[in-house]
Amino acid sequence: MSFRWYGADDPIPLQYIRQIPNMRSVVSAVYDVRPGEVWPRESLAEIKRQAEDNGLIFDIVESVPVHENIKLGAEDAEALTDVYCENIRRCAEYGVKCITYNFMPVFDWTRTQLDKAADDGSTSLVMYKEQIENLDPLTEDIHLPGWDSSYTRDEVRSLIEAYSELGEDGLWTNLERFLKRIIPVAEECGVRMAIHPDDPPYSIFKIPRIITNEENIDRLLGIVDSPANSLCLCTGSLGSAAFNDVHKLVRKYSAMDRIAFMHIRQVKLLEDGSFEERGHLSKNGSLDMYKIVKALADTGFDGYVRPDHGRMIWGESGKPGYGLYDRALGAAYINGLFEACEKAKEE
Ligand code: DNO
Repeated sequence: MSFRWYGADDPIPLQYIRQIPNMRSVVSAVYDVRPGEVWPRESLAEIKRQAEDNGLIFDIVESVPVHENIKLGAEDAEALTDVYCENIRRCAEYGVKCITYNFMPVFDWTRTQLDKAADDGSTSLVMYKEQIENLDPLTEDIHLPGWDSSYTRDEVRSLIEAYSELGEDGLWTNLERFLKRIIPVAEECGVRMAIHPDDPPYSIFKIPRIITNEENIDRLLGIVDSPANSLCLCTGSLGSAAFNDVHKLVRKYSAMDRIAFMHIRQVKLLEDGSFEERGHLSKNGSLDMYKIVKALADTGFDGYVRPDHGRMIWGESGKPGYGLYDRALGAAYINGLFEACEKAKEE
């Protein structure tokens, strides 16, 4: 069980995280270095020290961002991939066993509203179709935690154009080239690379997205057939499209030992394809959490798990999706499901 922590800027102290039942690992990253640059060893050492001072282990990184020029296959893609490999080696030096990343062009996870109020007064993130159709990423500030916010508006404009030209086929070619370089390095240093699915799992702003469904995930895992080339299976991301049957995907890829990291969260799919993030409980959304955890338990999953996005409850304010209280409730619920599923196996 693990918990995402944004380092010194995170209003949630590690001491509180430690108090969540069954908490083991800190999920963090070096946030003050731009993509494409080498992470200073001192920064990694500092995260490790702080985690250990609080009785936790720093063995999961989320994320080492992939520079846009790698995804675009630009002239310096090879040199940037060398830097990426060096970052994998450095993380491993400090005890990291799992590195999360994504291959989403320009925008990471995307929502149209960050504080939609529910009847009980809690708020959560939502993605409403009619809003995204009218959303212009060049004029509105839609920045979310974990995003690279260093691009200027002009850069975003030309990136969008470049990706529209590249298309899905071009993006696959560049992902393939990248994986063939990084996976042998990860294997050598005992790290599992965990690619995060695209969130939502379809094209937005006319930019291609490819880590979206079973067929594409099969293709991705086939590029390098190694446990080092694995998934960060995010239930909420894959679950925000009706074509993904999430608990079946969990069962399949866990049985293949190709899930390094589970992001567990709930979404409620609406009829027009919009979705709302909800509390973790099965009955609150479209995903059956019991079936998801049972699929993991049945297949002997021993990778990492974290409660993903929570609602804002109990007057908390903070990074959208990343407050303490509801994620802690999520962890407690997931712990309960695991205990029940594991014990049922023994009976
Ligand atoms: C959102 C997160 C993502 C994730 C990256 C992984 O809440 O799940 O930002 O960290 O896509 O690279």
